[in-house]
Amino acid sequence: MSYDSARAAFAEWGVDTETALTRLNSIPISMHCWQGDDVVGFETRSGSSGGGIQATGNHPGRARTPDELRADLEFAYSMIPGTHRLNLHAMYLDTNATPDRDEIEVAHFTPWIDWAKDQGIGLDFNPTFFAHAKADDNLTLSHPDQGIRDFWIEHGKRSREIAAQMGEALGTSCINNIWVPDGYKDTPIDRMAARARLEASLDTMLADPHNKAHMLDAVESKLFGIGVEACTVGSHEFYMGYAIRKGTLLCLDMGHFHPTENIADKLSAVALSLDEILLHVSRPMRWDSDHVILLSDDILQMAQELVSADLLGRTHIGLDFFDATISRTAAWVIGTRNMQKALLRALLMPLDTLRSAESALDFTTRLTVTEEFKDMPFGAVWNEFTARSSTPNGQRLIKELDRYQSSVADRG
Ligand code: RNT
Ligand code: ZN
Repeated sequence: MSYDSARAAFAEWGVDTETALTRLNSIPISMHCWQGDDVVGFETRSGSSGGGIQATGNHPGRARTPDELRADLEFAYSMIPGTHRLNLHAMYLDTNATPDRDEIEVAHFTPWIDWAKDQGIGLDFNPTFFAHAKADDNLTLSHPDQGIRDFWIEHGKRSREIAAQMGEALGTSCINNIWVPDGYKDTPIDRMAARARLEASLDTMLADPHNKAHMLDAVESKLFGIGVEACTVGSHEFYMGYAIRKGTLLCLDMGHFHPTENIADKLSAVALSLDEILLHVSRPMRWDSDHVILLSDDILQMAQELVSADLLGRTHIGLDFFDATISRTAAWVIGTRNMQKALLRALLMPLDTLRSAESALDFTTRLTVTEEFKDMPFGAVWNEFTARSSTPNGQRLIKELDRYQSSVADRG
């Protein structure tokens, strides 16, 4: 179907496709650097993995250097309509120096900032509280040892400083998202003490005020991880309360709840108590498996909530998945485009019709409309969106993804 016919079909429902396309084009998605190299990073000294985060698979072409990662990112962005962001982790520093985590400075990230300026994209940041000898107990900010807590507090402070400088340099606030792996494999006897230590460490870490135009603090909860099955110190309730009391952003990762919980449902609930939200859009399969996101019901519902609850202005969309069994660049492209496709579908819903049906308790109409809408020509509007940004679709996209993957396959 042509775009003009699709436009007319949506107009019959009172939906303006041009408004939807303009809106969609203005929504940045923060693409996570760690899909490009299986969450390995570029440190030379720490070396240990852990924290329960592992990519599985051994597809050829993993980015081994910052230059390779940037080349892969540039290719991925060129396959995705719109202008997006890059979400960096502290372990992705680009320097000949070998600072430990409590020694990092913005100078270690200058090439990233220069590159982001060049690309016209914003940066987000994360302190890295895993893959380090001092995180081997799966305890960092809540460790009983004051020395270990202090080490990680210093890392967190420095990360905030780096993020603030990134935000200032790029003219767009950098979100500094805090996730710690802290927890216990087996049932702890003193959950309260662990949580009190985490809270105190966070308080110290976040004590220095920063300009919100440069840096925004976010905290990310989790249900469980490999090795911390019995208790996660930074649980949802812990961080929800913390974020509300301290005025930080709350990060909702779609893999960090019970598998049958509907994360989309949480947006309007937490938005009443919080100014801003950060999303880690992910696809848990049976557990927090971080599969590449599909155009699945979960993602569609998330996008629909963002639009219908009018939360796009205060929700930052970040992605969090990593799959090393397929082309890593294709994973970025497919996942990011799926997030955009979901947003487009949400922006094309006849929300006024649905709202009036719902407020009149006419649930029959609500159901009929949503189901009839599944046959609407969303694809034609998406094709128009990609055409306007000169990004390929269908077989051309597959060819481009293949071509790039072949060019990196011999990296070893
Ligand atoms: C871990 C969290 C966290 C990480 C990244 C790499 O379970 O989801 O967001 O995936 O920081
Ligand atoms: Zn996450």
